[in-house]
Amino acid sequence: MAEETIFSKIIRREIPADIVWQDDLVTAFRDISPQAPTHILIVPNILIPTVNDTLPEHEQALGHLITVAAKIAEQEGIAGDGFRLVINCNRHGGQEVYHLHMHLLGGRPLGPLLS
Ligand code: IU
Repeated sequence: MAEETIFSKIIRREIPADIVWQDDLVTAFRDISPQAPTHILIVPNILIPTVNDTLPEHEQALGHLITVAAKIAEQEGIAGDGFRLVINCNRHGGQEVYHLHMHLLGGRPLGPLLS
């Protein structure tokens, strides 16, 4: 059994976060250290530590991350200019919180992807 992170507490609303979307499958909240004018994390409600731990039974929730990202981008007014979706995996991917999450970044030109 994977160890819970702070994201499970945010999902259960046990600690405060600026939640912009929540449904049966996913929760989205503003990143506490935003790297762009819009920086939102979209997370599956169930704990999947990394992309390496994904299973066929997670596909509904994982696909939903993208459709919810599109709805939030529209809601935030950044859909037309565009945005970036990022999922980091493990150390080389720069993952810090081991509860799979998708970053939605936008509101400014983001420049080259890699650094
Ligand atoms: P990463 O993909 O695991 O590197 O991203 C983790 C993100 O979670 C990072 O951008 C943090 O600023 C963000 N975050 C947060 O929004 N709220 C928290 O309580 C914690 C991290 I801990």
